[in-house]
Amino acid sequence: MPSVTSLTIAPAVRDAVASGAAVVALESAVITHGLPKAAAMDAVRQQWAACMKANVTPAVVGVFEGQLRVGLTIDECAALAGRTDAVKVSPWNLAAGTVSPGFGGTTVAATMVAATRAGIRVVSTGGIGGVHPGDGQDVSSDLTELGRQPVCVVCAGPKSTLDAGATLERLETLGVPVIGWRSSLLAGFLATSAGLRLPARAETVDDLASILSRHWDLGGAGVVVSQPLPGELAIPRAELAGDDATTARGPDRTPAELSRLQARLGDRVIRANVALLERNAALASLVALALNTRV
Ligand code: PSU
Ligand code: MN
Repeated sequence: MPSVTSLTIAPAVRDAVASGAAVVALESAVITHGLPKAAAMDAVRQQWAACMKANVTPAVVGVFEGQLRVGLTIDECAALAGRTDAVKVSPWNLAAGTVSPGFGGTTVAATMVAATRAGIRVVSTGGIGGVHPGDGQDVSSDLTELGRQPVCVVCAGPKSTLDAGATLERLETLGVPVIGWRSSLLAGFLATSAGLRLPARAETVDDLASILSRHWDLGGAGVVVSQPLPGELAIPRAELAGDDATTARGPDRTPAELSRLQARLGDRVIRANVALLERNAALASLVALALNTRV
């Protein structure tokens, strides 16, 4: 069991992994930088409940009291949500972020790094990072880590403010399978679809688990499972396509774009975002269970 001081695994998570029980890692940048505090905590509770309902151990990853932690409690998530000094932690500042300020929300990329070290194969999130529109130079490290960590990331596609086509191209370059959950089209985060055809789809979690096992058997790394938000919960793509351009750059850009979307389209954005987080945690739980029955 990894127990290096750079990573602290909660006993419940460590025991679950050691006994071969199913565990799903949840990211926390959405708590610190993606949603307003109340909505973030609704999202945490709903994702948590979705895992528990499936008999799966949720493992929220985050930087807390100077440690990279796998398995924060709900109260610790609330403390993180309340800290205005919490940093957005990606692989480039993961080591430094634990030193100062010692509190941070981990992006999908940093969550994948921690999951791999903790022996967890499934991560759940909302929308993954990707290629921002423009000169194509601002690319989320979520994509880099998908190319490196042998972890399945269940998401609702790339965030709607991104260049979905360029993001899919990059995933192809990196050799990252993108599997549509009961859909042939890439999910569009708050919208049902990003309008792009995927190389693979799966109808059952058993199908998903067998693709994952094969991919890892062949030496592959990350896999994206793309779950579309159903029409009744989604926001039409045309509405999302409004001008959410921001002058924020670097790590501030994604949080700024999300808050502009929330400001322009109101509570519907929050509701859709929380709903897709919950649905992704539920699907991720089924994937984790299905993976475990094959080993
Ligand atoms: N999806 C959401 N809200 C978020 C994010 C994703 O619904 O806040 C976060 C994730 O943590 C993702 C990060 O990893 O945004 C991507 O940021 P960047 O583009 O700077 O890599
Ligand atoms: Mn960036």
